[in-house]
Amino acid sequence: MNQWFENAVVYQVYPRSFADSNGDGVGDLRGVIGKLDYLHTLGIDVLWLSPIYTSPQDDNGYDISDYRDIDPLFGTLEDLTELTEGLHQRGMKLVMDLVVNHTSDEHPWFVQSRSSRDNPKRDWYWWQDARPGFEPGTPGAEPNNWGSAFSGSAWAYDESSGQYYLHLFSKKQPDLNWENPEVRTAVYEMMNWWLDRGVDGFRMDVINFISKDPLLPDGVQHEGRLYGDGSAFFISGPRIHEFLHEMHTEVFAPRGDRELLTVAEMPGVTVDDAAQFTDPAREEVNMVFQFEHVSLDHLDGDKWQPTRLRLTDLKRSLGRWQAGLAEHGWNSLYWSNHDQPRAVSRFGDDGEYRKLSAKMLAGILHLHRGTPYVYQGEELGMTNMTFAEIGDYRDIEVLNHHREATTKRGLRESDVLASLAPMNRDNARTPVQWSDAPGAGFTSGVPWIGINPNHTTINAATQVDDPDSVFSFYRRVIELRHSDPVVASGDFTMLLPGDEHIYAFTRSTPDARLLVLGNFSSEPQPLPPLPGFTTSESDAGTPGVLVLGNYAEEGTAGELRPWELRVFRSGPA
Ligand code: TEU
Repeated sequence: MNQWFENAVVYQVYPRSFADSNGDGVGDLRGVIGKLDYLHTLGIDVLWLSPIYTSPQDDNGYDISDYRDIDPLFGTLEDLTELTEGLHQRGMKLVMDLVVNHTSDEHPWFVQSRSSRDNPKRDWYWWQDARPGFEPGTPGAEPNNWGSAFSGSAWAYDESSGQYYLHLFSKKQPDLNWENPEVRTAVYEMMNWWLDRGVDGFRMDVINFISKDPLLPDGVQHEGRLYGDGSAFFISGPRIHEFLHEMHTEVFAPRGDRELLTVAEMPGVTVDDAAQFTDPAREEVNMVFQFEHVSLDHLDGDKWQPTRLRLTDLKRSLGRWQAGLAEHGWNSLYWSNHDQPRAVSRFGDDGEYRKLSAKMLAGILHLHRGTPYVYQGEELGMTNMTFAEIGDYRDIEVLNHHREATTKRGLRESDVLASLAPMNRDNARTPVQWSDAPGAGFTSGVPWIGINPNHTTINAATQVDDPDSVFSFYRRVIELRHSDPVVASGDFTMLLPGDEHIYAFTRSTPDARLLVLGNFSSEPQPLPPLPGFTTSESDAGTPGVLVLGNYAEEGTAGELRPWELRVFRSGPA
């Protein structure tokens, strides 16, 4: 059975950095409304909007203090309605970010919860006594050894009640206790309220962290780390399938034929788990964001120890996910988002071959089996940013890590700064480059974070009408998914798994086949014989007609030029 999202393409807007309509330096909803025709021209089907709810902005909106209102920084509920309608009029859908593993510490639920030990909402969060034998609030007295994703312990001490609360992210993001049925009901009610207002689904933030081992045991203590790793006790925990199925029953099942989207962000999810989460028969979610391919260039799982990515590892990983979800389930496909470096800087070449490699990456990703995601600016080939000093960064993850590394760990400032550069999240959060104007067409004011100086050459204004631009290439790739059923539904077969430079695969249905070839290097690469194909055009095993490529001039048959993409098609059109 084909599901509607199989030939859809999703575009992620990180509103703070997308378009600023009122000159306060921060992007907003009216800014997004002003770009609807741009998104329509690109051809995307769904817009995923990162959080715009009321928030103290400790983690740029991933800390929500009111789930049913818009932060004045971004606009009003009326603006959101106008955005939803503008999308619907153009045949696009709106997917909201759902952040319910945690709230802000300023959410009324938490304010009540922390007010006293016997408050009815006390149990809505994870409150624990100090470790037995320790004086509450003293070093080592935390209930367990877990570290938070944003440095420091995952526990914060609340002096007035003498207990600790759990926060897997910042201190201002206390974790909700999903064991409590009242919490779950409150979340489902809120989700239903948004669906009633016309939104078309949710991207669910760290949703596989919501079921924790209620015993909260100490995690393994890896060498050289300040805190224990509790992930075994909260990643895809004991009740996660039950909770997601319950959510489906309470929120999505009653919506009948409405075409809604549920995408579950799941750090640490395994292929086998993902096949279960996304098996339509189990009624949990449509697809998951997995993290394996964006962790291969982290040494020992530490993003601050970046290491060279081997193409063979990337292919082995993505190939495993393609195979693992071939029978049951569905993949989401992404190179980048607001937490990851820019795709062309990480997987391609953001220097001499920026345009060619950005196009090649688009072709390779979008022609896998799954639903592709484009992160704002990726369609322009935007690159990582150079941040000269710590004061140029804005992300809480970077700032906390820097403080911990230079103080508690005593590392040298210059070493820490160098280690931040490749993987920091602010790389992806510099404003979208609309034009070569001083504010990059993003703002008329002072931007909340630096604008990449390369906006004078890399920007939408020069690309939208240029048939040779990265933008136009994304349009073509998106159009190919819409027009050719083999892209949405074909089987995936990886070729040349051991080749260090060439990414090669086929997609096939009973009557058509695509052959996709990409050179992941700045050198020409001879094309080894492909099983099942001959290179001579007159033979029966011919690759077929070239339907997509990133070079204007024809190349030679047995070789791929630097960062070249070639896509051949055989079978009836
Ligand atoms: O991210 C969850 C997550 O695990 C990462 O991608 C996170 O950025 C990483 O641990 C940092 O190294 C989601 C959101 O996408 C992210 O922006 C939020 O900060 C986070 O949850 C907390 O809500």
